Amino acid sequence: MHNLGHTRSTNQRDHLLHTPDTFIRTSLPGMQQATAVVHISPVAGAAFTQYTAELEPGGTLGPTSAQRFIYVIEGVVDLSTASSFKTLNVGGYAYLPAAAEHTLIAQQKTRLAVIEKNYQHLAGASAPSVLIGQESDVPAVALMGDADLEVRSLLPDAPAFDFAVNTMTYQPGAALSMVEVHVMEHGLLMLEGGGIYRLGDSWYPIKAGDFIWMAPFCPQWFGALGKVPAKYLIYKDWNRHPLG
Ligand code: UGY
Ligand code: MN
Repeated sequence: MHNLGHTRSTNQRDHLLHTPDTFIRTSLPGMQQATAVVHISPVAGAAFTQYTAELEPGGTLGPTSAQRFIYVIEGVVDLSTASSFKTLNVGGYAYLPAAAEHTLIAQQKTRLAVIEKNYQHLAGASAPSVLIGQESDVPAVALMGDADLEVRSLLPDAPAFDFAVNTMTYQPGAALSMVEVHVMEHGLLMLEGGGIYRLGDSWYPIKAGDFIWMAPFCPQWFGALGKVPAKYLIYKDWNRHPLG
């Protein structure tokens, strides 16, 4: 359905909204029985890459020399690293440091959120090692004391990590208490529910399946609407000086 050329997707200088009707599937080097929807990458101005990998049973990702973070949106995947073998279900996630040998094999049709970023060393801190977790094991923290807005930090807030990935869950009607303007950039995947996102000088209706990139200093605000909680997975660069 061509919808007469209409879409909610938009690409602005300081933000991008990528909605499923505009997704183009592509194969990245080394992928087998899998495709990628690349949502954002350095060619569009970001310092990281984020894609959704759609794997058939037996499907796998190719290698990367960057750090890789994966979060299971749907399905089941087996992750083998040099020192571990783990099966990850929905809400399972893994941090794989730069150049860490690993294989990921889908047991069934699986969708993964994948974030890749070149590691920025910090003097005095040794690079992080492999970390595997499950979102439901991560304690929820009320953002600025608002019990209707829960944040789960999937990675430790340790100086060795140069990025953070959190989930944020808003009860219907909950909203960020302020318009944020900050040096960090964001990659955001809407997992459940929806609402209104302010990005720059525009307000957008947003729902599950959408992706948003926010450039550094992009004014941002979200309010959840509807009868079910709104939940998103959000990346930000973290723990590094703006001068690099
Ligand atoms: O962590 C954050 O900056 C987060 N509160 N931003 C956002 O939800 N747009
Ligand atoms: Mn923010």
